[in-house]
Amino acid sequence: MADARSIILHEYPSSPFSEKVRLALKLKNLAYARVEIPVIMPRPDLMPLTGGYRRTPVMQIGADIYCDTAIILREIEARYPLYALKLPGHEGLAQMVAGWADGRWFQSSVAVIFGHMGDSVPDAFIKDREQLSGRAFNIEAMKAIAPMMKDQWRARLMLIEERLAGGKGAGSGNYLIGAKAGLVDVHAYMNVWWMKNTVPEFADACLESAPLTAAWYRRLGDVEGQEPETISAKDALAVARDAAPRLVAATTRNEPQEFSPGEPVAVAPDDYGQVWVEGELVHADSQRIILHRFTPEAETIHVHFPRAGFLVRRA
Ligand SMILES: N[C@@H](CCC(=O)N[C@@H](CS)C(=O)NCC(=O)O)C(=O)O
Repeated sequence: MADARSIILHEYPSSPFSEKVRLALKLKNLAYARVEIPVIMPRPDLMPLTGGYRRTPVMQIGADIYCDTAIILREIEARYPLYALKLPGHEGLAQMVAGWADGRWFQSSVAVIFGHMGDSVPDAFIKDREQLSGRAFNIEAMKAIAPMMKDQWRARLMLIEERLAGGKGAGSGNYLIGAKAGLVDVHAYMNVWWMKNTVPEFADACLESAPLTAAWYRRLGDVEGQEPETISAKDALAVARDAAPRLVAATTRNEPQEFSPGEPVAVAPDDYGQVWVEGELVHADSQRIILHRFTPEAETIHVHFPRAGFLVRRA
């Protein structure tokens, strides 16, 4: 049974961003628990933990809540440095690659995948994603643009092929940087995994002319790791309620907006799902901000966000 030390991943199986974390946990062969959250809102037992942040996945360890894969992967690496994913050559670069994979490449996956699903996409899902993005989730437009987006998608995939074929040091070529899988691979894997699992005929047609990428994808897919234990959202909430957040130094340093510990602030993603999460600032540095929150359901918790891609304002 999961306890205050367990990694608890709030996710759903078809979520590509969750797959990044699942792959990282497998590579590290870490045990973890999972809560299967609904694909659409509401998520009543998760919101007391995140303070309203509504994107997937969310990681919980006791009363510490990690929103966004950037901070989730950073925390997993910090707590469990072996097997190392932040390998020489991956530092910094991994997040640059994430910007590429999560941005334009992800958007081309969305158009191809939902254009392919077409009329089978449920109305409730469309409504939910319209609320998430603040824009129309226009299946007809995606259907129309999907052929052109396939070109875009393949162009991006072929960059992986180019990397795998290029600049070889001793033992390299199996992974994007060198002979071991690391964070750069985890980020680059996501769109290939999503396409393979939704429009396999298109993914396979692309991979036919990308044999190194096909082998790289298989190698990562073959990593076994541990089967997670599934727990209920209520159990996860109880874990948070019964735990205390990890001790952290209440510090800020050289904050461009001159935030100080103890200030009430609000944090939101800068792209979509812009829900402002309010709390008292505990700690901030260039890559992480931690808010202290109290709710009756979860009691005292710390919510962690990355800085890049998240806006912070005084509340
Ligand atoms: N920058 C976020 C992006 C997460 C994201 O957009 N996830 C998708 C699912 S894979 C999402 O939140 N969809 C809406 C939802 O699940 O409510 C991260 O890296 O975690």
